[in-house]
Amino acid sequence: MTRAVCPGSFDPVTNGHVDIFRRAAGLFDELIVATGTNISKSRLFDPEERLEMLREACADLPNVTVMGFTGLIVDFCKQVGAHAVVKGLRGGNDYEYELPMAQMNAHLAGVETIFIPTTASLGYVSSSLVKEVASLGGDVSALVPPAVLSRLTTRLGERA
Ligand code: COD
Repeated sequence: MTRAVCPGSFDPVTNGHVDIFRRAAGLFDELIVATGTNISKSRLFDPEERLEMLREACADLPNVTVMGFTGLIVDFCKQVGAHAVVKGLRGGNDYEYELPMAQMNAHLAGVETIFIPTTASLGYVSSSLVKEVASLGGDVSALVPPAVLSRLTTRLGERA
């Protein structure tokens, strides 16, 4: 049984993330999508809301489980019996950001990181840009799962 963890803030999950989940799910017997907190980012949705959106977005992926985690990702991997972490790469900036984390996770616990290159048509999509565009009235319906679009509209309306 091969089991991997795909971690992220997913605030909110985008079609770019879901594309990575779908492709990673084809490489492992089981994929755990794990939402954690990036302490350097401010958040729009709380952990429970992010879990709900992820569960709806992954509903058609039978070997994908969605969980929350706190603390180190390597400790979570140990807890769930996963030996690999999967990350999506959009370009050089992602690589510069992800490489030291991959090396740290290998150093801390021997957890390997598998990088999956973004699908070209989704390479510009990020949670931050989606939030910015939506907050200024732009159409992000092609960039996020339906479960996210409705919550995004509601949340931004509450904050307006
Ligand atoms: N196409 C492909 N991949 C994408 C796209 C896209 N359009 N958009 C985003 N991605 C990838 C990102 O490159 C990233 O790999 C992943 O999706 C998640 O992205 P985000 O932005 O939701 O998540 P991050 O980067 O904020 O999440 C960071 C973590 C929470 C995973 C990280 O901070 C972490 O592991 N924290 C736990 C504490 C820990 O262990 N720290 C030490 C790490 S060495």
